[in-house]
Amino acid sequence: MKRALTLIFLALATPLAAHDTTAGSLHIDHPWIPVPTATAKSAAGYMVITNRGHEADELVEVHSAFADQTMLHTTEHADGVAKMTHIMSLPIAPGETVTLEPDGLHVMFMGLQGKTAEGDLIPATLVFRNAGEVAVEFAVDAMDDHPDHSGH
Ligand SMILES: [Cu+2]
Repeated sequence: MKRALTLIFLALATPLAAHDTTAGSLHIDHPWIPVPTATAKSAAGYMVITNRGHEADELVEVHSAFADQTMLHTTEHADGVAKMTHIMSLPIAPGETVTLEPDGLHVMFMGLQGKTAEGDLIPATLVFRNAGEVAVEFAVDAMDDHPDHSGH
């Protein structure tokens, strides 16, 4: 009996469990949010979206009780300054993989509600033009658990 309990504990203790969702021809891999600081009013969300189908789709909206408002942002660099630009939708061409990652494309959560901690799962709904509404969970991960691409 004690052995069984130990195994259950180990399963629950895996902090960076991969999680993914398939909706029609779209595959959404590991939505995540870096742990926000205690006073943060906004947070960025990341994931990898692959279109395995033959028709273009686009991410048009994200809903979550986690924030008052969400937007899709790109990050552009000019004169050494990172600037975030609001985009109305994020196209995903057939066969294409779009990566939302630190210093790049992201979902901006603005007006955070409540507290979050590492290991939390934040429910959200992604709205695609063709695939429709897709329920996902953003894992709250330590930034250190993810490879840093900012040097590229
Ligand atoms: Cu942003």
